[in-house]
Amino acid sequence: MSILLQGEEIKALHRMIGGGVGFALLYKISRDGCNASTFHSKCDRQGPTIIVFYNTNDTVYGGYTSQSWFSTDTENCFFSKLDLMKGQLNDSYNLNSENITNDSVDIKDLEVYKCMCLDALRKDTLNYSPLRNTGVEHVNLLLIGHVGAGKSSFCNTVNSIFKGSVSHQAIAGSTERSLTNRFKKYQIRNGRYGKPLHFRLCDTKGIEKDDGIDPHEFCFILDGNMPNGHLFNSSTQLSPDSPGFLAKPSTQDRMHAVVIIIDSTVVEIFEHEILEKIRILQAKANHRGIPQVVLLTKIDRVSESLKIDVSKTFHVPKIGELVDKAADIFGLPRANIFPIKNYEDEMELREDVNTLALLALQQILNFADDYLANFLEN
Ligand SMILES: Nc1nc2c(ncn2[C@@H]2O[C@H](COP(=O)(O)OP(=O)(O)OP(=O)(O)O)[C@@H](O)[C@H]2O)c(=O)[nH]1
Ligand SMILES: [Mg+2]
Repeated sequence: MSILLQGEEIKALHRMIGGGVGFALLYKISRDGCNASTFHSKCDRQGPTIIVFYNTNDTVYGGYTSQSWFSTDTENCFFSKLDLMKGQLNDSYNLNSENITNDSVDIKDLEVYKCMCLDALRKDTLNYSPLRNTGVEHVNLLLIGHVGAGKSSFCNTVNSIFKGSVSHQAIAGSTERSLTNRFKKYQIRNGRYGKPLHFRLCDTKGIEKDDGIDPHEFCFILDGNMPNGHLFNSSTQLSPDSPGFLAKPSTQDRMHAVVIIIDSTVVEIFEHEILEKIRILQAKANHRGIPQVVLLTKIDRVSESLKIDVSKTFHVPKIGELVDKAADIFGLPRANIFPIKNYEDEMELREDVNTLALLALQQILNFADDYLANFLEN
């Protein structure tokens, strides 16, 4: 069965949901198989989605949800209510209104699409505030990764989106050794003089075979001991005696999510020594229950079709392969891997670039809130 959302259908959905929306196919029974675990591995935490049913009377119908899917209760989740092996919808979902289903609840196929609406993503990010009663006013998102991965560029990309013009606040560029040599917390403002948003992007030095962030120093970052602006220096590492060392960090000072930034063009040939170093840092974050995501940058260099427009990212099979590979090597679910493109040499903002970056950022903020929720409980 062909993919539904083309031409007229897309226009119809735009009319219903609002303009500026892109759709990316996340899950399709006839392509991915019919089981709840596959459904959740592909659809959980993806933000707003559309679900589309095809019935045996050649009728197409569906629904929209602004909430993310979650698989906390597989027994009672929506998918398990669909007895799809027999092609029947469970009556409890009351979808058998003749008007909608054309008198058939027998399903031939089902598709789930991620909705990518720039205005809504921008608004949600502006309105974001961390979970209440945690004493945290803004969450700290720690960016780590190999040299030249695009850590500083991601800070610039997010800054650009909210500043309203391309920003180069963080120094980015291609060098053999890490260009960033300080720990720097970037505050993002709504407009040049607007209020700061409720998250900080914490840029770090690139990981190299013989240099980068030492695991001991990394723990100081995670626990909030490292002062903003600290100069990374392999010969004199941060210690409790160092100037500015925060001896009694609060929940506000800690890191609330770790973002591993990887150049997507090197995922398939990722250097073993660097991977091992990142895995050691991941173990430190795991130990503290800090969530991790991977941002795959430079997708514009992966596929010819993404060079000038990245809005079709989720339709490019190569990107799917790289997401699988990254999930495998960093031991994370697919839902934690986000392909993006940073601003590089552009002079103007682009909707496609902003949308991908904000989709990723939204989910990272969700993960940070999950961490805070666990922190509260413990
Ligand atoms: N084409 C393209 N280039 C990118 C992208 N992201 C980053 N770059 C370029 O890659 C180079 C390295 O980017 P940086 O942001 O400096 O990388 P980094 O991870 O901060 O590197 P270090 O600070 O040196 O560890 C720069 O020339 C960027 O312009 C992207 O998505 N697409
Ligand atoms: Mg940098």
